[in-house]
Amino acid sequence: MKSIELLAPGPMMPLVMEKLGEAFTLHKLWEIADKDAFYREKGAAIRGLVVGGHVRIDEAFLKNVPNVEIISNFGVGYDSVDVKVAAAKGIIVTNTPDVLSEEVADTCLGLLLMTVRELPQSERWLRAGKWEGQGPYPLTHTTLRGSTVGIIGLGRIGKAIARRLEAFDVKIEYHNRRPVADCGYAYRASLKELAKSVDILVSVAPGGPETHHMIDAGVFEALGPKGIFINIGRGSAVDEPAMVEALKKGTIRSAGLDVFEFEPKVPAELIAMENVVLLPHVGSGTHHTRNLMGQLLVDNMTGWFSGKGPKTPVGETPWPKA
Ligand code: 8YV
Repeated sequence: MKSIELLAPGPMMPLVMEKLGEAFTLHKLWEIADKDAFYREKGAAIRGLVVGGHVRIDEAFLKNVPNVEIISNFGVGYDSVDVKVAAAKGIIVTNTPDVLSEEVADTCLGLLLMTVRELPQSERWLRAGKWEGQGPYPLTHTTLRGSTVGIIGLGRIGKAIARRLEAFDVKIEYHNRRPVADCGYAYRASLKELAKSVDILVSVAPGGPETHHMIDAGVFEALGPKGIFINIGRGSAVDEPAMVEALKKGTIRSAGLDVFEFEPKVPAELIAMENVVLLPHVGSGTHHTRNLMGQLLVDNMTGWFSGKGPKTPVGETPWPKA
């Protein structure tokens, strides 16, 4: 397969670079100074893209590489790829589902507990010498006891989160575009209905045009002044300025966020707030899980070019062929 040429627009983890570099001819776009000259000379020879969310893969990008057959995405979320344009061109898009669900769910529960019980704030209290100087950290007003958690997006990761929450003996409700079959949790037909009904709202919503800013001022209003918002999905699903306002004005009580709209940029106003817990998008960030994701990306690429077909094509992709 060495004669097959691939292009990585941005750096990927070593496992991916090494394995794809051994099997294929892999070009590293970020190391190429004259990109126009590269496209002129090599653009038409590129048959696969290896992407990880750094660069938007859209009509304009694909013009440079007109013979691409497959876009292999690192991550379950593939919102940086314009899947509609790819599908119209007959290009396969793959992602890395399942292998990260349990890890992301673990992180979500950690973030939720940190936020509800103010654990980072109480740790800061200790480190600042306040325990000895001023006394115990104040009791928290919020608790999981007797509370209801609403999940936006009861997919693979949402279900893994719900399974963990069951052990915490809380009530679970959810919102999806459609009710999930054979599911015992209460379904709320709209986001506002869900927000109104729960104490803690957890978003696992993916990015992309369909979810853009769907968690807006009205949803925060519905969640209310005792409400807690957790986001482990995509930042773009949230109207970030509206969320900042809601936190500032006490429209909601607090938030725990692993994702942001313009990563790695996090609004300075959020960083200055005491009633938020902020993580730098670490949901799947362990060697164990990232290696599984990397291997799945490699398997998708080699599967396609060896004629076996892609292992995990996304829903919008033209596969299997009709
Ligand atoms: C990764 C993710 O952090 O899978 C996703 O969609 O957001 C995370 O698992 C990300 O893909 C790393 O680039």
